[in-house]
Amino acid sequence: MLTLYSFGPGANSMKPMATLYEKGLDFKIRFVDPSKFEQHSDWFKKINPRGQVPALDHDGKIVVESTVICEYLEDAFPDQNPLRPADPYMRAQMRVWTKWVDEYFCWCVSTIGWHYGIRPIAQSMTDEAFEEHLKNVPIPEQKVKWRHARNGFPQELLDEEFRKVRVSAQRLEDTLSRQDYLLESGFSLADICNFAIANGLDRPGGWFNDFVNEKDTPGLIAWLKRVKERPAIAKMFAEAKREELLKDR
Ligand SMILES: N[C@@H](CCC(=O)N[C@@H](CS)C(=O)NCC(=O)O)C(=O)O
Repeated sequence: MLTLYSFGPGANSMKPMATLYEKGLDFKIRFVDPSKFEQHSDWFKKINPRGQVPALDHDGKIVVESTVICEYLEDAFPDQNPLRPADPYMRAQMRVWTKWVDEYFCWCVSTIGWHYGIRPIAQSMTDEAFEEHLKNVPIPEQKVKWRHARNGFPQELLDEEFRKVRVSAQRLEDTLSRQDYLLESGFSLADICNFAIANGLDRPGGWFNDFVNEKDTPGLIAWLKRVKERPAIAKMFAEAKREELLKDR
């Protein structure tokens, strides 16, 4: 039995969800409601003491860390639509991409998301409620992020993070202007893990339109569309809607 604890098909939560859909595995999604800070609740911290999604429960064994979960699913179900190339050299290239997302790309996009998306939530609380809430956040760096979201991220930091997203978009474009997927061998976890973070960078009128657009990054834009149109990914977006996930609880 596989249960995925998740915020839904976005960012790190999307990586294992897309992997489960692409592999065609039978699984359940347990929606963790960020609007209620369920990721910091005692029941969820028993599953992941770091108070973050995603987390996978496989027959009572808990696996955390989005990319690790994807690799775990490959190891546990190797014959079901493999998403890692068989060739060791190609597989190493795949891991260069997934490591880069986790160490670089994910962080700069996340800061901008917190600045625009979490700020209104952090600012809507009274001082007391905010301090009370922070006591439940287990990761020290996340507490700092919450304080930044409430008080405003320093402009220098935002400028630097925008610069890094621009570098990231260009890095993706360099490869995707030449080939359909990040590895020459075809679709893999490299695409899933990068797509989870890159999806939405091209949103019209969005934060990144200055440098993610048809003129500057046509390969990246075509790849986002190509991945979204894959049957398994289209099915994920159609099924894993917040309202539906809430109904299932
Ligand atoms: N390194 C972790 C990061 C997980 C992570 O950042 N999760 C976010 C959602 S994308 C989260 O739970 N944020 C809520 C919080 O930290 O309070 C992974 O890849 O799984």
